[in-house]
Formats: sequence, C-alpha cells, structure tokens
Amino acid sequence: MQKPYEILEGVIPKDYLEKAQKATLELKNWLLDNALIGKSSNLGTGRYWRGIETASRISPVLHKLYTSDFMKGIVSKYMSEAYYYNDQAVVKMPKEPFAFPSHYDNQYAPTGLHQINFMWILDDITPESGDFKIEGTSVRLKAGDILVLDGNTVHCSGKNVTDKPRRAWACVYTTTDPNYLDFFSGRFI
Ligand SMILES: O=C(O)CCC(=O)C(=O)O
Repeated sequence: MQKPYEILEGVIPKDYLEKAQKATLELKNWLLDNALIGKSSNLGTGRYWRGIETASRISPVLHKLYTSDFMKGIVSKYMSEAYYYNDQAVVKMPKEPFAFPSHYDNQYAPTGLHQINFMWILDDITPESGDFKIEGTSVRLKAGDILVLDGNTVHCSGKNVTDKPRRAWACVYTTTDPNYLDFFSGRFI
C-alpha cells in the first residue's frame, strides 16, 4: 500500500461488529478458562499466547467474516492479489498485563512475505484502554473503524487499565501465498 496506514472510519456494519465483539470475547474467555497461555497449540506459531492466532479456525463466525464479500470489497482497494494468512483476536482484559512492544508485522514472517493488517476496532482505543501508537504517535480509534496497517509500519500498544475488555481483531492477508508453518494459505482475491 502507498501510505503506512489508513483509518476507515465507521465502516463495519453494526451486525458484523456485534458478531465480532461477541466471538472475540468468547475466544478470550475460552483461552483463560482453560489456562492455555504458554501451552502448545496447533494454531499459528504453535504456542498459545494472549492474542489468539488463526482465530477463525476455532470460530465459524469469524471465519465467515474473514472470508466475506465485505472484506473482499475493502481488501481489493489495497491489494490486487491477496492470500489468507492470519486472523488474530486481540482482547485485552481489564488490567491484563498485555501490551505490544514496538514492532512491524512483517518482522514475524519469512523474508519477502508482505502482510497487510485490516484491524477491526471492536471497542474504542484510548490511552487508557491500550494506547495505540503508529510511528511514535498515538492514534484514536473507534469501535466500527478498520485500521489498515501496512506490514512494514512500526506500531505498539499499551495495557488496558479500564474496567472493561478492549477488543480488536486483526484480519491479515499477504500479497503472495504464504504456505508457511501452520498459518492459513490460499487465495482470497
Ligand atoms: O491491538 C493492539 O493493541 C495491537 C495489535 C498489534 O499490534 C498487532 O496485531 O500487530
């Protein structure tokens, strides 16, 4: 993509937003209730951590949205070819020690694989709910927005110190077939 990021304000239809809010929170509760963090997993990197990788392998609701015509319409504005790769539920529970150090998404993939992250914002992101910084600057994001983040754009986020969960869902596609570890593979566009 041309710019490091773009914010598509209020683009998620209300019923999709509600479905994703519910599904991501259910996944996080499943992860916590079963004390899975740190255990080996057959999703993504092979170990459960606080974010849930390839979430739509577990959630049929998220799978429908990750592969939907709605996403196709948005993704096709940025990518002439797109492959499934990862959809990650990022739910920060109240006071959970869950923050992202400065990183760019492509650093976690093999050299040459380029990702674009279409992050569904499911709750408002404020300095208190997990300050989101892109290239060093805080950005305000609202429930219903999609943050389109190029895989080379440096970003980070803080802990959620509010008393409510803060949910986001990263729908990530690659410009070439990833065919890599246990992530998704296959053509979307
Ligand atoms: O939701 C967040 O706080 C950050 C997520 C993130 O950095 C990522 O998915 O790469």
